[in-house]
Amino acid sequence: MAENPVILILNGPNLNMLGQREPEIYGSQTLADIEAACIDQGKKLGLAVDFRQSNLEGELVTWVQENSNQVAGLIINSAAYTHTSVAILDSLLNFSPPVIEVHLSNIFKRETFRHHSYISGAADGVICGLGAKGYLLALDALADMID
Ligand code: CA2
Repeated sequence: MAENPVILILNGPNLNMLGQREPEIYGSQTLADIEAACIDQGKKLGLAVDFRQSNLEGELVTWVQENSNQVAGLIINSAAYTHTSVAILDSLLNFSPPVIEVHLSNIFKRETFRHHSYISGAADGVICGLGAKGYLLALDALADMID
């Protein structure tokens, strides 16, 4: 039997702190809770989920590079690097499978510096402001895209 397509989910700096502070902005779920929910949703959709977090820009770039020919899709919450990283943008511009950018908070309702995303220039879709549910909606969208 063929193996399930893999969706890589990348999380950027400080998202390992989820659930420990600022629940009014980011919700009360931990990153481990979100990972478990994504794996569960993936099973329902026939997708395998590879869920990772890094505080290092270069590590995120390397993971994008290494997986362009290995996975069926990418979900990325690049956190603060969203607003600064041409390096992650460049890696995504050379990434073949579909990419969905996700943010827990509505970045357009927050400080002006969060309104611009370098990542959006390489994303097929963008979801923000829906909390952890955004990751699950991104999985739904990728399941349709790769069908
Ligand atoms: O809303 C999002 O998902 C963000 O990507 C989260 C980033 C922020 O820089 C972006 O503008 C929007 C910040 C992640 C930091 O997460 C923390 C969670 C709990 C406690 C401290 C930080």
